[in-house]
Amino acid sequence: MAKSPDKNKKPAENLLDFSLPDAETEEAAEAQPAAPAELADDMVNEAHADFEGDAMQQADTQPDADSYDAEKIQILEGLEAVRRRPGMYIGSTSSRGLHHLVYEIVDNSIDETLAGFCDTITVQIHTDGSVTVIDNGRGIPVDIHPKTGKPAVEATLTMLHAGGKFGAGGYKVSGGLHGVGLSVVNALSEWLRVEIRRDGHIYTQEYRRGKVASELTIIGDTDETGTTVTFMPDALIFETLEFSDEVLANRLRELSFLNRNVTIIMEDEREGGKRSVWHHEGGITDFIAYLNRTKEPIHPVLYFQGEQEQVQVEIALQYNDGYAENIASYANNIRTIEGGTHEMGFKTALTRVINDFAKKLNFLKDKDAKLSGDDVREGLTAVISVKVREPQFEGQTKTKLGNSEVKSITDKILAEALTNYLEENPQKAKLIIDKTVRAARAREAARRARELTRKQNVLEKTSLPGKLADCSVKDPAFSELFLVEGDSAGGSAKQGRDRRTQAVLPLRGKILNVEKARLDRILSSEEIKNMITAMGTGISDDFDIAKARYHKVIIMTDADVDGAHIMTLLLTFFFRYMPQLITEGYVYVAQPPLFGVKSKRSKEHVYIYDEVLLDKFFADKKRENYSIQRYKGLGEMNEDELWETTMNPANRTLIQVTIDDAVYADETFSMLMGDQVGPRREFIEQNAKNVDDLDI
Ligand code: 0RA
Repeated sequence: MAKSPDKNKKPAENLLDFSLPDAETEEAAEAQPAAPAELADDMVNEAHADFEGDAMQQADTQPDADSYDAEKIQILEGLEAVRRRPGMYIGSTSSRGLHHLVYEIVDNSIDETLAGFCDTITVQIHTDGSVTVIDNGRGIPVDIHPKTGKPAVEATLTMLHAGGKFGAGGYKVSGGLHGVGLSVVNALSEWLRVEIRRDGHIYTQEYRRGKVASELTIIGDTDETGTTVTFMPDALIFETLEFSDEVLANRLRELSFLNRNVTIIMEDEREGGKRSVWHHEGGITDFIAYLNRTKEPIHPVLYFQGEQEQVQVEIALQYNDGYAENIASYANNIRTIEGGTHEMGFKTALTRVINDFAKKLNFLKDKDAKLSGDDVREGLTAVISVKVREPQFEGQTKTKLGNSEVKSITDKILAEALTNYLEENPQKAKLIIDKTVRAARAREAARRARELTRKQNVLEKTSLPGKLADCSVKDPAFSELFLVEGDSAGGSAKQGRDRRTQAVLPLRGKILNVEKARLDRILSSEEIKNMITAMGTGISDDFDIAKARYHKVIIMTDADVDGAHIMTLLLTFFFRYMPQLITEGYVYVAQPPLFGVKSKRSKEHVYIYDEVLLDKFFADKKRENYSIQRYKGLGEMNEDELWETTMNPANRTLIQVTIDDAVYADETFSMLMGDQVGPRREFIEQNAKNVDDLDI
C-alpha cells in the first residue's frame, strides 16, 4: 500500500511527545523511499574521492586529466544536486534531516577536538530559527586553494565532498548520515555565515542557498582561533523548521560522553537563553551511570580500554537488576544502530569469558548447557566506542561497522581486561555470574511456556482471537490492524472501519507492564496473547517479520493520561519483544482530533487536531460564532466520526513510530515503566505542558 497522502500534516506533538519523546516520530507521508540511500552514498563517495584529490592538506596528489572533467562537472553541479535530492544527502527533509544539519557542523568541530585543538563547542538556537555553532579549533583554512583559486573555506562550503578529512593524526569521521560535508549544510540553508579566527585575523563570508553572497573579508584582528557557523535552514527544503532542544541535547550530551575532553554548551534563545553545559571527565563511564540512573545497578561501572593496530577501543559496562539489554555502540562517534564488527567482538568475548568463569566458580557443571548470549546480556547496559582510521559503514542505514579487523581486536581487548577484573574482584564476579545463571534458568522456563502456548494454539485450532474483527483482504501489504483502547471505542471502530482492509482488536484495561516481567509471565496475559496471535509474527526468538499479517499496526488510544499509558505499554512491548516491527516501519499511532468545531451560522464543521491548529483556525475568525467540542476520548465519537477523522486513509494523520535512537528509547521506557517513581514524576511534569488535561 502506498503511504497515505495524509492531508492534515502537522508535526508529531502533544500526546506522543508525552508518551515517547525519544523514539523519533515521523508522519507516514514523510517516509523516504528506500532505494535512493545507496545511490546517495555512491554519489557522495564519488564526489569525496574527487575532493580528496585536491584536499588542502594533500596538494601533491593531483587527479589525472581524465577525471578532471568529471570532477569539474561534479563541482559545478554538486550543490544543485543536493538541493534537488536533499534526502540523498541528509536522509530526509523531515525533522530528522533538519537536525542533521546541526550534527554535521558539530561533527566537524569534534574532529578538531579529536585532533587535539578544540575544547569548547557552543550551539546556539536563535529565535529567528537559525542556529550557530562556535568552536575554538584551528579555524577552517582561508588561504587560496591553488586549483580553484578560491579561499579554502569557500571551496569547503561550495564544493560537494564527503567530509572525511583527516586532521593531523586524527580519525576520519565519515559514513552514516554524518560526514557529508559542510557544503551540504550550506546548500540546504537559505543563508549561511561563517566566521573564522585564524592567523591573527577574523574573517567572514556569507552564502545564500549554497552560493557565495559576499567575498571572504577580514573584519578584525584576534589572537584566538576557531570557527563560527550560523545558518538558516531553507524553508523551501525542509518540511519543518523547528529545532527540538531535546533532540539536540540528546546528541550533544552523547558527544560529551564520547569525547571526555570537550565541553559542549547549548543556548536556547527561544527559552530565554536557557543554557545547558555538558562535560564528562569520566567519558563513557559517566555515560553508563547516566543510562542506568533510573535502574538498580548491582556493581560499579567497569571500564576497559586498549589500542591495537591503530584501532582504539573503549568499553564501559554495568549490570542492573532488570532484564533489558541495552548496548550502544559507536564508531568514530557515530552511533552504529545496526551494530557491526565491534559489537560482534564485544558479544563473543563477553559470552566466552562469563561462561569460563561460570564453570570455574562452579555455577555451571559440565553437564549444564552453556550460558547463551542473551543470558549473559540480561540486565546489561554497555557502551562500546571505537575509533578507526578508515571506517566502513554498511547495512541498510549505513550504521553497521564493517571493518573486519575490529572484531578480533575488540574481542581480545575486552576478554583480557574483563578476565583480569573478574579474577581480581571475586565478589563482583559472583554477583554477575549468578545473575546470568538465573537468566538462563528463566529463559528455559519461558521457552517451555512458549512451547505450551504454541501447542495450545494448535490443539484449539482457534488461531485467531474471538475479539478480533479481521479484514477480508489477505495480503498483509494492504492490511491494517487497529489496536483500540477499550471495548466501546473498539465497537465503534469495528462498525466504522473499511472491512476489506482494516482489522480491529479491542484491548481491555491496562495491558501488563512488560518492563517488570519476564517473558513467561508476559505470555500468560490474555490481551498480549491475542495481540501476538492476531499479528501472526510470534515473539522474541520466534519472531518472524515475514509472518506479519498486517503491515500497519495502528495504536488508537484516548488523548488522556490512561491512553498515553496504554500507548507507552504497547510501544514498550513492541520495542522489547518485536523491535523489528518498529524498524520495518509497521507501527503507527492514530491521531484522533482533539476538537470538533461547528459554525453557529453555516454548515461548516471541522475537526482540529491540537491547540496550535485551533489557534490558527481562529486567527481570522470570531470564536463566538462557533461551538467548540473538546473530545476527551474515542468513545465520544460515533462510528462515522471515528472513520472520517481517524481511520479513513484519505483524511487521517498517522504518526509512524521509529526507533531513531534505541538507547534513549530504552531509557525512556525504563523510566516510564520501571520501579523508580522520582524520575518518572519529573518526566511527566516536564512533559505535562504538552498535555492540557493531564489529571495527575
Ligand atoms: C579543514 C582543515 C582543517 C580544519 C577544518 C577544515 C575545520 C573545519 C571546521 C568546521 C567547523 N569547525 C571547523 N574547524 C576546522 C585543518 C586546519 C589546519 O591544518 O590548520
